[in-house]
Amino acid sequence: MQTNILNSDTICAVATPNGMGAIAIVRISGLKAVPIVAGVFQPSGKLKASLDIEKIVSHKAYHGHIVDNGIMLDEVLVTFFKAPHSFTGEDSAEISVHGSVYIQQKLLQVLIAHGCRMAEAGEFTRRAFVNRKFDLAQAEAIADLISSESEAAHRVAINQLKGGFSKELQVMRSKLLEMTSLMELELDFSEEDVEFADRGQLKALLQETLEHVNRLKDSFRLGNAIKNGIPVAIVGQTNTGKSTLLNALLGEDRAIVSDIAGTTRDTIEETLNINGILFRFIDTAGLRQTEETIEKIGIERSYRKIAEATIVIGMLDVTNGYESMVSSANEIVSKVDFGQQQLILCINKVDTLADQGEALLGQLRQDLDNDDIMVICLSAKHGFGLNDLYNVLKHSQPLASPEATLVTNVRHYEALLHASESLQSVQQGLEMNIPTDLISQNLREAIHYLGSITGEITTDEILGSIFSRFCIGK
Ligand SMILES: Nc1nc2c(ncn2[C@@H]2O[C@H](COP(=O)(O)OP(=O)(O)OP(=O)(O)O)[C@@H](O)[C@H]2O)c(=O)[nH]1
Ligand SMILES: [Mg+2]
Repeated sequence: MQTNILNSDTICAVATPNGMGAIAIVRISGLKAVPIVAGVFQPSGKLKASLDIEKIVSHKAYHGHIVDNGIMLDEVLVTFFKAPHSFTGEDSAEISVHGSVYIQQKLLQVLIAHGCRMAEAGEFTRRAFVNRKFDLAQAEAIADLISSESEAAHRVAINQLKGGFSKELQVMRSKLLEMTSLMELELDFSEEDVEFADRGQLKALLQETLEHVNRLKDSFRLGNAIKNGIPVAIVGQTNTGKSTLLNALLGEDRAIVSDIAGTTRDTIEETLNINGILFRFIDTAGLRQTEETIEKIGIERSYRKIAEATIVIGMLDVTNGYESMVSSANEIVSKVDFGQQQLILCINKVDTLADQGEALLGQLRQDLDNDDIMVICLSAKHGFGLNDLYNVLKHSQPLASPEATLVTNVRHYEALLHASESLQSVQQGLEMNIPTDLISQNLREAIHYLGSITGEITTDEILGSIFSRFCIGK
């Protein structure tokens, strides 16, 4: 196992959110966690004696007081976790104190005076990883779990934490490793021209692994949408009511609304949780011909946002007349990839009509003649039709089955992308009968990329960049 200099220190940090609360928890982990905490803790009881370190029971909460230099700081509960049965795998303790900021800070000072040092961001989780409590993908799932904002994101993080994804990667990796070692054996016997690795079997294994890697890689679009919110781009010509719709959905005045065409220059993004699914609404600059430099940049961004979105809401302004609505609908339709994206067209400002747009709705549906397009009538300004839109959104997302592995992390996605490319090179190499040593090199590359996800192959730099994104105390 990797020995880490950091691990010889005993670290401490507040594990609960910053600021005042009813209680706060201070975490301590490392070789001296038990004696340090026992040294400042006076258990309740008749004798008021200090704890006998040898007799401390793991996973049991002790009631008592933190006393420093004879002065009582707080009444607390202390739980000890003896190695290896702790989160970090080291001897650890958690002290629950009253949540005053003063008490939290003072307790840290006392612990530091007794030999602890402040933990760095993510250091508890990093130690757990180093002590093989879980792999890197699971450590990252903890960060996702902490930051999950919706039921779906929570479920995906829990699945990853349980280790299903890691297991899939390990199985693929060990099959490839076995194959590589057989191929490399051939190199040792190159004079004799033997084939230890059956080429037919190798091709079949490659195909199977490549499909699996690609399936995981492709799940990123949905996985990322669930984690960061399903991207919904609100697009259309200027003044059609896009910003009004964003504000109506959020229930607040987030974007500037005006009757001046070209009000929104840059994209504005806000998330909203609808029925346990997180959506990320993106208000964009109105589409029109313009020579104005900044507006042009904004419009280019609008097109980019359409391409990145999972759902596109196309706003049509009924006050511009039917012909104009049809041509702008067609422009939006031409930008949507119906294999990957969903389009909802909104006939907006129907409050200006006598019949709330029912007749136009039928006509537009007929003229567009595309069952993949949803069309609804809306008055973003007065809230009419918003419920229809919510309903369409709620049912729009094909949620993955709870067991399906979804890739939600860009680092994992990139590793899978590289692994997929390396495996394709192996496939081509086999077809073209290129020398075994070159093929095995590509295989090794693929194995490396798969291993980098779970942290079987890793560098201090990678670990540093992953764990520094955690908060202190995690
Ligand atoms: N009558 C009516 N007016 C609306 C409705 N929605 C928006 N408007 C008005 O239309 C004008 C333009 O609204 P915005 O929301 O700024 O339009 P936009 O599409 O964001 O415009 P740009 O940012 O310039 O592209 C404002 O005067 C709104 O009050 C609606 O449902 N009914
Ligand atoms: Mg706007």
